[in-house]
Amino acid sequence: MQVGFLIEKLKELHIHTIAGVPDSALKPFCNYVNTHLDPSFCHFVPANEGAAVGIAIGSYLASGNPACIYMQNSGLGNTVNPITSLANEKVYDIPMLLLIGWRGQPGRKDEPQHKFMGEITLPMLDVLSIPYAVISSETTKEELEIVFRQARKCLDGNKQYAIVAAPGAFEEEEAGSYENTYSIIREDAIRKILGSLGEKDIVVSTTGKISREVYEQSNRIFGGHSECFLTVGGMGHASMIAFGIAVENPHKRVICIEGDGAVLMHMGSMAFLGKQKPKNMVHICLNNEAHESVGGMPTGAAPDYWKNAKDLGYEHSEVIESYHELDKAFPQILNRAGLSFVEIKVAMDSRKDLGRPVESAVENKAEFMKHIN
Ligand SMILES: Cc1ncc(C[n+]2csc(CCOP(=O)(O)OP(=O)(O)O)c2C)c(N)n1
Repeated sequence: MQVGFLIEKLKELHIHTIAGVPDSALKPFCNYVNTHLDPSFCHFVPANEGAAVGIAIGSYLASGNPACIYMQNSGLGNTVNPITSLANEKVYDIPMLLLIGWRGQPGRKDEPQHKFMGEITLPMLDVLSIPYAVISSETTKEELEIVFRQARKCLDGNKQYAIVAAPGAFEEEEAGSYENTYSIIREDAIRKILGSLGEKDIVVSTTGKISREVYEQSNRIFGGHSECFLTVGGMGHASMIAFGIAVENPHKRVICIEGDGAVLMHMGSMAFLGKQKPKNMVHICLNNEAHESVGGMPTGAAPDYWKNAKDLGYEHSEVIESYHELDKAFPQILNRAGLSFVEIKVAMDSRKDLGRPVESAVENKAEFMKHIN
């Protein structure tokens, strides 16, 4: 389907608010709404998919019109609470259109973190009482017309409706230019951090390309990656995983490496850490102001993460913007006591030939647990 066609259909459905978290299966849609969306629409990239449901509810309450929320199917998990406890017909009965990128579709090869969610995406919609249609590159225009007729019927009846898009369902759209003004390449920062690790140090890295870069750089530097836990799914939860490890291992240092999109997704964790003050934890945010791993859509907020960390109670906090500062700061940062936060401003860049873990997730878990124990 051409994204322009979908946008016309959204207008017919009286939708003028679009909110979501980007996904690689929805890349053409994300590129379109970010670069040439008709100004009659409002578009937001909130912190997480549950927040997008919040926007849809508020927008409907104020305008009487449904909103469209978009997400990767892993984000469906984040929407379950506001959908079940607010939007469902047994509560406020609020219509909205969900556009869901289907990773891990059965029969299609995908990464381990998408497998189970891929299998339960449609059953989950059934459980949520949300009617849906699956679209793919094979879906014809006539079939799409039927899909939007069904959508209209549901939305008019105050029901939610989901369009589940298999990768390739949308025709390619011009990517526009996703860039920022920062010079440090994210993978260089990761190389510097890993190169500064002590023997007993533990790394917990976030969802997306950061974990893939951590994996590759660790293999290059140490000939293995047993010190790293790759948070391949559960975006936004790496810092709490790191915290759980840090509490159990007070004599080891735990370095959590996240992207700004992941930090934002569950930013309350920073407030929690600021109060708990694990002495052996360093929290690093590689900030490119975007969701680079899934195409480059800018995040919907641009705080000074390092200043927030300070306000929230982290004992040390700083920002790094140049290679000179990066070289000066590491490995010293890793050698001080007390909860630290480091924001590193990074460019919108990654290698085209970046690999993925070759071992299974369970194998990597076993290696990691052997390393820390
Ligand atoms: C709950 C959830 N929503 C969306 C995704 C899709 N996703 C994977 S990586 C990523 C972007 C991560 O952005 P950021 O943390 O800023 O790191 P960057 O890729 O920019 O380095 C997104 C949105 C996901 N895996 N899980």
